[in-house]
Amino acid sequence: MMEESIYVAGHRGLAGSAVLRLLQRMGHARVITASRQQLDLTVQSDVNTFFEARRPSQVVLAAATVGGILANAERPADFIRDNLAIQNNVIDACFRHGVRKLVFLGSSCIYPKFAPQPIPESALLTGALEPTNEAYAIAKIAGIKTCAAYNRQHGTNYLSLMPTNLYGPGDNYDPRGSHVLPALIRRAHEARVSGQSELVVWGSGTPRRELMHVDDLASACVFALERLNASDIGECINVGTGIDLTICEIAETVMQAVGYRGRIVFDTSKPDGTPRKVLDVSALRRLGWNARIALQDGIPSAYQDFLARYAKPDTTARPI
Ligand code: GFB
Repeated sequence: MMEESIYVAGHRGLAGSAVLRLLQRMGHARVITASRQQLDLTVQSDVNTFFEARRPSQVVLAAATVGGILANAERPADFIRDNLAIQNNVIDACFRHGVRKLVFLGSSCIYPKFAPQPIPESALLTGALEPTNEAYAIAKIAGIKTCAAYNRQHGTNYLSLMPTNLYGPGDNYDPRGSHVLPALIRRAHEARVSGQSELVVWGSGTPRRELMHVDDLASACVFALERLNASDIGECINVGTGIDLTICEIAETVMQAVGYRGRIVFDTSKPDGTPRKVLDVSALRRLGWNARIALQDGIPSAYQDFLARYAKPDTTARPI
């Protein structure tokens, strides 16, 4: 890669930390980061001052307020306010300060609840959204449209990547706020070490989810920085594995990785969310990128991350 200065916004989150790890592994010497204490991305003047001082030539916008189905359902105002503010400020700062390429990260929940499966990029704005994450999805759709509008009006090179559900090192294991995979890893681990006979799984277990290791997303981001231009893609491009499983099957895979042999019980007071959202990943494949990390390999390594960060061997996980 040409030695660009790359600002990774959100480098402490799941996606941003994976991008940072990969750039560091590649020996990239000019990576720019700023902690939340150093830079509040919701404050426009601070974002402009930062860009003026650091002058990145490329930006990966991985900073966002994110969470699982319950966090989205309970805090829609936080999700729409924070994400609109962060992306507006960063995208406009990219334009004002001459950033050559921006990679904006969205989410597969931007597509209609009952989109055709696998979901092609053309399904955007063709139907009503899933209510549990509508606020977050509206913000991300606004981000796609903002990038597209700057490209159209100003000839910029801003790319919107839409990753499927992510997991991996640096995930959030908070029982109420997290996504399904880290939640089940933690709960299965705690059930095993405390000898519980049942594992609680939210909802009916029938929704299907496509899970991608975050190191694959990082590789797609670097691929986009190095090889893609906005003119190669439409307004957004899907990043996923193209493979999904039921929540029940995901729970069984987690139980196997954790070595827990109890019985699954379903808590149907919790929402199911979208029945299915597997991405059509053919467009990015045609451009030369593929996901590589199989779930059977990724889940055990995610469990090792959980153990290293939150649990002493053979004791219950510490409160997070
Ligand atoms: O991963 P998750 O929270 O988010 O939930 P979404 C996926 C499915 O797993 C739902 C079930 O059907 C949940 O009911 N599930 C089972 C659980 N047990 C659990 C558990 O213990 N915790 C959680 N969290 N789920 C999010 C969106 O949707 O996906 C965001 O809310 C974002 O906006 C993100 O797009 C990628 O896949 O339903």
